[in-house]
Amino acid sequence: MSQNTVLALFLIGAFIIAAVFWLVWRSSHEAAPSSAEPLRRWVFLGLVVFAGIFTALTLFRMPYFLYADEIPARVLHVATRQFAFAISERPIESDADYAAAFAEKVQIPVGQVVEFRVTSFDVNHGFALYAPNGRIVAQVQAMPGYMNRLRWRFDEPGEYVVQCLEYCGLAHARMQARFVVKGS
Ligand SMILES: [Cu+2]
Repeated sequence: MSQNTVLALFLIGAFIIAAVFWLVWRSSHEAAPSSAEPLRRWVFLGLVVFAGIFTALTLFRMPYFLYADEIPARVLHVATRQFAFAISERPIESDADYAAAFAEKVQIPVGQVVEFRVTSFDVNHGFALYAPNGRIVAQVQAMPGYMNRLRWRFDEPGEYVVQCLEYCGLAHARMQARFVVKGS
């Protein structure tokens, strides 16, 4: 965010706060107790304007696709099916691919950008990556008929756990996979 944007945001925020203080001060100095309706309207309008400007300035900066300008060091294909993940270095397009991928143990290099290409063979699932310390580091949706890309750079070696984050049926909570991130 540029310095000018920050200044503009600050001035807008300061103006809204000053306006609210002034309205409160004015209403508290009125002789007869008046209804709070006009103040409420102003506060509401102020919030709408503030939220609108804030959304316009920040929405497009959300990290929907990280490392977009980098060429990933490795591409991993992910297919989900109730209630498991298959992860492979080769595309997973058929049941046979899925079965082969399911037995595969992928290794991911530490400190390099890798790309996951994630799809689902049945319903919507989540593909959430948990670091060895249990902290979630990245996630993307696994959707039937779509291939969603997730790029991530693993800075910490160790065993990562993949967990479904989208309720997908009775065994959803047990839907897990594991892979190892190794230093070179
Ligand atoms: Cu699930």
